[in-house]
Amino acid sequence: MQETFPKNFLWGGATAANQYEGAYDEDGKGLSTADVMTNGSHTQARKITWIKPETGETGYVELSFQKPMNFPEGAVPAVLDGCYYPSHTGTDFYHHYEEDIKLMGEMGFKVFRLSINWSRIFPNGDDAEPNEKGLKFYEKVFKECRKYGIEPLVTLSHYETPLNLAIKYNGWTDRRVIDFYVNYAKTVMKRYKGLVKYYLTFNEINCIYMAPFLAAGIMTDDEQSKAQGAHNQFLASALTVKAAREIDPEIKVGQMLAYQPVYALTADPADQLAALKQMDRTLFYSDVQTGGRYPDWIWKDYEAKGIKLADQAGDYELLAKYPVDFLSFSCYSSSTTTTHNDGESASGNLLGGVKNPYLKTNDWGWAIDPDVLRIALNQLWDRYHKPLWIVENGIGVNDQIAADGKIHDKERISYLQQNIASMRDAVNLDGIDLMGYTMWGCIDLVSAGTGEMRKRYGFVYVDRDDRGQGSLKRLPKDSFYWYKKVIASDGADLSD
Ligand code: BGP
Repeated sequence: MQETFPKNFLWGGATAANQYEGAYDEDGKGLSTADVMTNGSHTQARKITWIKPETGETGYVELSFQKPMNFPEGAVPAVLDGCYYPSHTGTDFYHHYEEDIKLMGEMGFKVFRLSINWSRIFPNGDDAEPNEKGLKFYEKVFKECRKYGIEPLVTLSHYETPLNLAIKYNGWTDRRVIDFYVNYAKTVMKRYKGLVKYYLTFNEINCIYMAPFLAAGIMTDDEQSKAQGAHNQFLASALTVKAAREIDPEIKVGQMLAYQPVYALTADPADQLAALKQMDRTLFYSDVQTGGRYPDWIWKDYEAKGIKLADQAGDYELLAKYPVDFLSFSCYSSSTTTTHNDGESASGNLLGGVKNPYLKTNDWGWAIDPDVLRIALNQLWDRYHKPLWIVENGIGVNDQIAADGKIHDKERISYLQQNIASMRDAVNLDGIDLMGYTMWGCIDLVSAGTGEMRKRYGFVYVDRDDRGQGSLKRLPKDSFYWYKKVIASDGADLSD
């Protein structure tokens, strides 16, 4: 058996505008929800700053994936003097895109995942006309990709909603936001016809449940708002699939799910059930967006919580008629759960859980699981039988420049060796239809969870620190040359 990947396998890297692009107020861009988030650290939460326009009082709420985040009465998220907001500069892709895409070309990328910043195209989200300068920027980027034979994979909404939509409409809780989004999606798909073939509608759509402001510009963190916000995003996704078919049948639209397989800590059936129910909570979002229907358990859950969806005639038919073409997901790690009180708690991407005694962690507490991709791919394939795409995987490391002026990122290479071998087995031994792999943060960028620069993922180092200092100069790490070899051998050669 040939142990490599199919010839058309899409190798590449992934980024997001709010973490990478910078130029937050250039060329007509409006503010997004990401632009009012300060930096934090592994132990200190990021802050979303606000002002009360009536009194001038200022303050903040802490970004949290575990506890509800609510803004005080009359508070409006805002940029405040004296605060540092990492999205404002990111790692300045806006002014380095030619250099960065050239580096991607050198590594042999077949695909580059990036997001379009909605507020660069529609600065307030509800504008009548798009911002031409914003449209032009991405056109230049996509043409640059094509120069190197790189296929763009575009996320339409990656953790940034135009701030005006959050303030005026309470984000995705309002059905009118569906029309604004679909208008934005149509504008983009028409403009980039022939340049962009792959779109993702919402980054990590299930994150709306853990962090509704981050994922959906929702300022009221309660069960009703989150359920309604998700329903509206599902409808927007279905309408985007419908529009894509009309605009260009070549376009493929995918879902993007944050996926972390959940393991039970013990063989106690109660632990097994807890793991199953936790997975159901995540898979609810793909049951609807990929599978086309609400699962039965969610109606019981909504009833028990007193949630009433403001649904309309035809909603469920639309969801059934226009599911996505493929299911993409992020997967960094697994998590572990137990009903017993003796598990040591763990930190992680979105789900905390307890520490898995079999696995080591990185400096931010994320478990390093050599089998996670094969397990995730099998679970998702068995449930949906739709093409899959790993659009985020990687490891955050505080890389240092060595005495020889280079970056010897052994830890990253070793993590990727295990993970790529694991997905290779899923393709070769389990027969899973996997479209591609885009390593997260291929050029160093700001961390979404902590807002730090020191939590680096890239094959290319960017000179910038947590206080916003640095030349922004690019420097390929050892993993840059390693990944180039992996791509050239179609995943057959993973050696150092
Ligand atoms: C995912 C997000 C990304 C990215 C990644 C790594 O949840 O889609 O935007 O940042 O996680 O997380 P972090 O940056 O917190 O290390």
